[in-house]
Amino acid sequence: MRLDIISIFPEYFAPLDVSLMGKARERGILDVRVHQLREWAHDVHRTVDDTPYGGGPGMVMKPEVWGEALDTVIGDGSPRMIVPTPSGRPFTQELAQELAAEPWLLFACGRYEGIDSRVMAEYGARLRVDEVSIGDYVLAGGEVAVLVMAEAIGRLLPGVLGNAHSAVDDSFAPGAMRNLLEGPVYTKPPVWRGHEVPAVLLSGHHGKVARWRRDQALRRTLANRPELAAALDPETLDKHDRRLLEELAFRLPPEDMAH
Ligand code: 6GU
Repeated sequence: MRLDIISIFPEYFAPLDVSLMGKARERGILDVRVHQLREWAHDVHRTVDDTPYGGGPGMVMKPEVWGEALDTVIGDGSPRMIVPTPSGRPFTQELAQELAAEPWLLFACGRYEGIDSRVMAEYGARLRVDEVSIGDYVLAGGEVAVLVMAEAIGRLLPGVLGNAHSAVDDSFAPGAMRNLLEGPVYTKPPVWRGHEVPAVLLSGHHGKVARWRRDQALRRTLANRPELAAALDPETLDKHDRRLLEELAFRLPPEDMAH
């Protein structure tokens, strides 16, 4: 996968040289190219922003600079373009999977109040352009959001994770544990500062371990993400699940009358 990033702070992307993303680049799975937007500014101050039409606080990134930068980086190609912004569609595991299947992604990082909207209109007529938010909070710019998205996408690329199956039972991956958070994990020693590892995990009884893990996943989902619990499909719950949820006084949505 080729990944281009345009930003006025290319230094933000140093973490892409290390760990999992660094390995993916060494292995040739990922080709990351970071570009300084100011290279395409022509005035002595290399200005990239201006005051907003209609008034209001902050500054808006100028369309001409972005247009020249994007034309150069895109050339005759057609990357999928992502514009990080708190006003975008949510970045989810599903979107990460969709983007991991693309051969070429281009991230256009805005600072200040954002990029002049005509830039998205112009390139949206030629490329698939998505404005994307990583959550309901406001960052100072899109750079950190791009790091988040790049890592979520990068770990899904074939050959990036050591164990080929490491990504399959993630909390938000499709499958049996879909929409359940993962439960707690333990390693040696069996007692640490008086805290014991739950005995079932030492029992060697695979069926009991699986049941215990599922109970923990349900408890954690109810406690931390009640809206995910409310969206659980009753059809995916067995009688143990139902009994646990009842114990925890959790009201399941009514069964579909068609079944
Ligand atoms: Cl993608 N950008 C900024 N600036 N803030 C955000 C965000 C993105 N996602 C959540 N907050």
